[in-house]
Amino acid sequence: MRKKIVAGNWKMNMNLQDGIALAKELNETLKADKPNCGVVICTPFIHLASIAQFLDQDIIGLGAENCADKEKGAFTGEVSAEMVKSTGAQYVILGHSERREYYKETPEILKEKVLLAQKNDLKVIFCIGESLEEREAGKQNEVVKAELEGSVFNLSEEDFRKIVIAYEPIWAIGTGKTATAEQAEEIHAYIRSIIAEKYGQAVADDTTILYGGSCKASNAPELFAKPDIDGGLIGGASLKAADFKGIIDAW
Ligand code: 3PY
Repeated sequence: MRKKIVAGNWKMNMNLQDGIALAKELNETLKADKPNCGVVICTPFIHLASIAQFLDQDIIGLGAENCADKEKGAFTGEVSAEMVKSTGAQYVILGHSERREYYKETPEILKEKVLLAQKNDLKVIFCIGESLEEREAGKQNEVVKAELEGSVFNLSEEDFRKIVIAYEPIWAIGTGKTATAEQAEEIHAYIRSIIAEKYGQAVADDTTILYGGSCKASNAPELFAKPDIDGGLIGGASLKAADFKGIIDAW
């Protein structure tokens, strides 16, 4: 049975003190009331080492939101996969549409990042999703297929099995618009079918596919009730413990 996961993506929010306070609150809350799913928080780099000191990672996994596409060296301002791993983090988000759009991360760059993350034993949450224009042109399937083919379908079956996919329609990110549960299910089922074509049905059945894009406690139950939606990658609603817990409780 594939893993159900609710993962938070804090993005560029929370100074160090506020981030530590939020992680502590979540840690205490989920230790007292154990979740029915995997929970992960992905934070800015600066929080990782401090949070790793106290987070009960049997209950809450810790991850970064990005890592470099180079191993080490003269790349001012970059943080390598090895550095992320050395903080005690276990996960990394790669391919978020904000990184693709604002920082021009191409499929080739992302392919390198995935390889380096896996080389350093980080579990990759790999984001894919179409823009509003692409959806309106009916190209969403083509787009997500190309994103998978460009960066992760080169992996061996063993390595692909370690990847968590997050489908995030760009038009639903930070806009308050959510794909309907039916729209989300339709494309999740499609994603699973192309994974099955590439790696076989057993791998597809075991792959966790998260939905992201304005997912909150009010719409999570309907989304998570769909057979091919295995949880969420949560933006704004992961910044308050009560809101995040509301989504976790949807499982
Ligand atoms: C959102 O929910 O807005 C996200 O982008 C999650 O990654």
